[in-house]
Amino acid sequence: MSFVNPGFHGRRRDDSARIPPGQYGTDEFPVLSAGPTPNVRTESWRFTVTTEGGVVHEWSWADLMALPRETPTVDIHCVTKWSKLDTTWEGVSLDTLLEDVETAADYALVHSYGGYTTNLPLDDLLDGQAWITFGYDGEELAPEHGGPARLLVPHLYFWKSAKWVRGIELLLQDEPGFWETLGYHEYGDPWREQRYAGD
Ligand SMILES: Nc1nc2c(c(=O)[nH]1)N[C@H]1C(S)=C(S)[C@@H](COP(=O)(O)O)O[C@H]1N2
Ligand SMILES: [Mo]
Repeated sequence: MSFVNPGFHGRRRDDSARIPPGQYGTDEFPVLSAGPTPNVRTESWRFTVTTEGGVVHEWSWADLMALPRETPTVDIHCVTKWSKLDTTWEGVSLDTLLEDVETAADYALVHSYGGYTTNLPLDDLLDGQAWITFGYDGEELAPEHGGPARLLVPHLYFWKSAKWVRGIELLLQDEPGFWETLGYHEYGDPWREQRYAGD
């Protein structure tokens, strides 16, 4: 006779299988910013997508709020080795924002208020993989975590999830962002432990 609770053990096994190599799980939500938290007011907030041909698509905060929302629950992985499972967000899918954008670009350079940048292939922003988020854990996204709005790309290391997002530049050729210029991996897949250039 066994008193083992299969649900409990199944869940624990599951959780460790969800932590990528070299990472540890945490219930904390550390703040990692390369500079001070910019004061971004929703009244003046704009989000732009600029194509390789220089066409600018622009959304105000009201425009963003009028779009269909999603509430993804995802695991996030920081290159400083913490992973946080089942984080809950509210935001607008990049599929929605890029729907009417005509482009032949393969790359995206994401820009933030405050000057931070990060690059990734355009494909990694599509097909339900990325959101512009403004809610976290049922609340407004806090300024230190990127409020009023940040990019969320959970399948890549969390430095790709630009806080205080301001726009996306679509490019025919890849351009490194802030951390990528400083030696971090150009792609950053946590499951392949792509922390630094050459990994
Ligand atoms: N604008 C901006 N976005 C940023 C950063 C930053 O310094 N500035 N840091 C990145 C890094 S390295 C990580 S791990 C996450 C941290 O997000 P958090 O502070 O909400 O945990 O934001 C990423 N996005
Ligand atoms: Mo990070």
